[in-house]
Amino acid sequence: MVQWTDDERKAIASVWSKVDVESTGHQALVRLLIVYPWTQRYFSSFGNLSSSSAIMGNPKVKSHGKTVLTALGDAVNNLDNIKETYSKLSELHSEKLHVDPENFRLLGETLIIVLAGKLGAEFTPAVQAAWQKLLGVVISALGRQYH
Ligand code: HNI
Repeated sequence: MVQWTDDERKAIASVWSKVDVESTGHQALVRLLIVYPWTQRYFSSFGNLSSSSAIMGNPKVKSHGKTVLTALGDAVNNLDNIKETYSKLSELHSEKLHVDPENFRLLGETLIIVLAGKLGAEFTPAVQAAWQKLLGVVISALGRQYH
């Protein structure tokens, strides 16, 4: 099982208390879709994703970003139980959505960039390391039901 130091727990909680799930989720998902355009294939039901401005203005992208970040909050609030917390979501992404798990890593990267931009100097290397660790555990938990 993953062990968390008190400093890591504090770093994760303190960042999370400042995160606005709507705008952070939106920005991270927009970046994913623009920087890694092949990820758009999973969102064909979302309508117009044909340009950066279409992606930014797409209301489904906005609401889905919030959904994803809200689900990330379940990991933040269950640090000692992330695998079980995500077992249904992992099954969904694997068996129903057929999302290549490599994309979880890409979204983790865009999220770190968005957090760094929003928090500035508060996002110290130690805080960032705690978040990278959290996202690593999240990515592995979401990838667990793939076989
Ligand atoms: Ni993901 C649906 C959480 C990464 C593609 N995703 C969801 C839902 C949650 C969720 C919650 C809604 C489930 C439901 O309806 O019951 N997704 C997460 C989390 C991460 C993640 C926590 C990573 C941190 N998802 C990704 C990635 C992709 C992705 C990287 C593709 C590139 N997800 C989807 C798609 C859906 C989805 C597609 C269905 C969307 C819809 O509304 O049709």
